Amino acid sequence: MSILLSETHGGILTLTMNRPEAINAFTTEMLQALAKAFHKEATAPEVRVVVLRGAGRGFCSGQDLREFAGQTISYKAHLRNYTAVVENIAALEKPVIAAIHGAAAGAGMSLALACDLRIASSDAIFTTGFSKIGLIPDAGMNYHLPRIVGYAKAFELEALSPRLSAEQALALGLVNRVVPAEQFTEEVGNLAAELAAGPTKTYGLIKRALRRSAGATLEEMLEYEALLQEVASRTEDHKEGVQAFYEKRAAKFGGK
Ligand code: T3D
Repeated sequence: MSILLSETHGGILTLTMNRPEAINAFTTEMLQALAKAFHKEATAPEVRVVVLRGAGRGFCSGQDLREFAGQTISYKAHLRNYTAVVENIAALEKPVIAAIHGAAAGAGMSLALACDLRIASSDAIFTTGFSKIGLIPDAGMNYHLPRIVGYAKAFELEALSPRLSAEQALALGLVNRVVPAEQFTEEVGNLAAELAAGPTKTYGLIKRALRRSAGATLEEMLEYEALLQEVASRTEDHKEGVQAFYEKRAAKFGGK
């Protein structure tokens, strides 16, 4: 059985991390498969949204703590495997949804934070985990977490590593929505379908703008927005959106 399952249906690419016996802990093989999937499969024109989920009882427990047991490894070299996944998600001009049930721990939580949207099952738990084993958070957590919760909360979550429930994660803005466990699959499908029927190129441009804003001044952003709006204004979806408005009907976006 493959370590990463992938399936495309109705414009939705679902990537399922598949090591349920270790709550989908990352091995080098899985990280490389993820980086490739976000670079190749996800960029196919028929894909309009990506859902990242875990098989079995959780989302992902972070780095497999058994992979390098007893070995001295170069963390700098190994972390390039994480960097590739995080960079490929950021560069993908389509929405990526992390669908989280059960545990999202360590770099599993980092990866969830690297996605554009997070939908959590009511049974989800979040823990940064790294400090419990004497490591600092990686895989982009130090970039994404303070931007979501602010420095003081990020420090608390990273240093003390509490286990947060789905509701606590929602209150902190770590997840976009929490749905009852029994409706989780259906609600993930609904959200993915809504995005898959949307103006895909616009979503990609929104993603570019928001990512750029993290390190830009207001003046730079105003200029960048104007540049991106030129691109958005030339899409078929913009024409269709305006036409639908005139005709008082729902727009039918083709993602072009
Ligand atoms: O090292 C580097 O390359 C640098 C990069 C580091 C990135 C990181 O992600 S560091 C952080 C690594 N992750 C952790 O420290 C989390 C460890 N796991 C846990 O804290 C807990 O397992 C969970 C909170 C995720 C879930 O708790 P619970 O009680 O629901 O499950 P469990 O019973 O602890 O785990 C179930 C099984 O999964 C168990 O296996 P067993 O005993 O049934 O054979 C457990 O050993 C295994 N498992 C869980 N996490 C990992 C793991 N196996 C390998 N690696 C794991 N990270």
